[in-house]
Amino acid sequence: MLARAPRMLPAMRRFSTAAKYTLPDLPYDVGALEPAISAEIMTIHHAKHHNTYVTNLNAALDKYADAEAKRDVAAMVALQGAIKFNGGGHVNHSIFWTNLAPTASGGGDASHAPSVVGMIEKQWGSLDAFKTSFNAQTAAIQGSGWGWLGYDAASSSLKVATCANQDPLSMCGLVPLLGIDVWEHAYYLQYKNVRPDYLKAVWSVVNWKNVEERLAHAKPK
Ligand code: MN3
Repeated sequence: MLARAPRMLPAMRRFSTAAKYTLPDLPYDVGALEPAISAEIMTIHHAKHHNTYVTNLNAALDKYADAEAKRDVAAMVALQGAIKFNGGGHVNHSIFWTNLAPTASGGGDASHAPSVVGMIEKQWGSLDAFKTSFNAQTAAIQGSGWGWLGYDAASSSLKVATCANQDPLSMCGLVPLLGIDVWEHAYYLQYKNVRPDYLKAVWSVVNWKNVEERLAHAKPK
């Protein structure tokens, strides 16, 4: 016979008592990615858009905790869309900010990612061929979404993937190494409708050191 689990106070079962998700600071000044990404875009993108995902994620998790405490599965299921959208938004943007770095701090310099570039050259032939392929697939996303370079543990290889809306790359079974946000809020104030120009420019501020670190963590030890 199984021992009965100690009865927990209702408050202890609530997610709402867990630490709230918070907006991470940008690891550089809002203007530091210019001219690739303007200070105005970075300010609004971080302080407004990302912050809203965090606020709405916490609100959805509070409601989920209430529904769970009431054992209201229908309400729990109904909240999953909000958790997916806002949770994905928080996850994706938290990665995105660290995937970028000012040129003066090594942004755009792929020599900081020897393992990643080695795999890219093996799979795509060259870094330029990879960028061309990544940009073509990411530019073609219909509506809002993200382009990703991910690590596929099953095949020990890299994959380019695109995700709609704020779906996190974990939904594709890949570990995110580099994500590029192609929601219009990420580029429209500067690049208007020309998404391909934004995608060309963004490589000048890619933080390859961060991409390399993510690959090191993703690979089996
Ligand atoms: Mn965004």
